[in-house]
Amino acid sequence: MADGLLVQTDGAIATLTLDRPAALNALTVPLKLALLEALTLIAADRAIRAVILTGAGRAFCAGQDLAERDDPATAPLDVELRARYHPIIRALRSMDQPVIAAVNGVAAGAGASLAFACDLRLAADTARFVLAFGRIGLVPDSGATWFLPRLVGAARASEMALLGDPVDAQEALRIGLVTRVVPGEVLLREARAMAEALAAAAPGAIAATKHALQGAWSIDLDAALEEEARLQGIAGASADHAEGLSAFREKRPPRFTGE
Ligand code: LHQ
Repeated sequence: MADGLLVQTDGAIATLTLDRPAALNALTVPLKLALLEALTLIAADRAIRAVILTGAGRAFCAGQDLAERDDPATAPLDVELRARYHPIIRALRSMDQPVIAAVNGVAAGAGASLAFACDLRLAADTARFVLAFGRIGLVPDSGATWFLPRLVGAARASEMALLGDPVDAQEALRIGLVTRVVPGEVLLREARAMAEALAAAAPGAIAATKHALQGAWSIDLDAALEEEARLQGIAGASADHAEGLSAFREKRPPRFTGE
């Protein structure tokens, strides 16, 4: 695709593939615009219940396309971040569907941030995460300073961000940055199986769970208990909850409709 994004929909699962393999799927303006548009369309599409984000070739994403920055007409970094990176990060977080990062290779700079913003991360055994910002005299961005301490704790986050040493797949698994590591050739199959499990669950409950997990970072226990009760009140009144109970009693798989 000219913009470097491949969008595939199969049943209730959308797969977004960053597709500029010769540049390790580095992010250009057209690719960022296409990614935001795809996420926005998916967010509004109730037929899509889970999303996979991955990269073509040997990389997940090498972050900002540095060749593009050579053009003196490009926007200053802060402007570029606010205009094109932040909307993507916010879209990943705010969409009701869970997003799985299938990290097939190196994830560097803002490419790592993209993976951090997803709800779940699976990695190929060849994957590695590089907080490459420091090497080019920049600071972590696109949410990296916010996501990383929450995912791996302050100490690991500081080491990754300050030293910039690559974290390989096994280390990423050990520190909780990814939840599964599989051989590269089965990564997409594994991601797809996870997406299918998510797509088979009650969409309203999945969306509420995604947002409750995110929201819990910034509220105290009493507020979290209250939010859970509020969400459970809504879920408990849903047709999908009734269907789940019927399916349990009848010993059959539930057929959730999102109602
Ligand atoms: C690339 C890139 C790339 C273009 C590899 N761009 N071509 C946000 C707001 C606005 C602006 C500023 O930044 C940000 C946030 C950021 O993302 S800053 C961080 C930007 N990313 C980086 O600094 C990573 C740069 N790349 C690397 O350090 C290495 O390429 C990694 C560690 C990712 C992979 O290393 P290798 O596996 O050894 O591959 P390679 O370096 O040989 O790269 C292969 C090709 O991909 C090569 O092109 P060539 O024509 O020589 O085959 C690279 O030039 C190209 N490439 N990253 N970001």
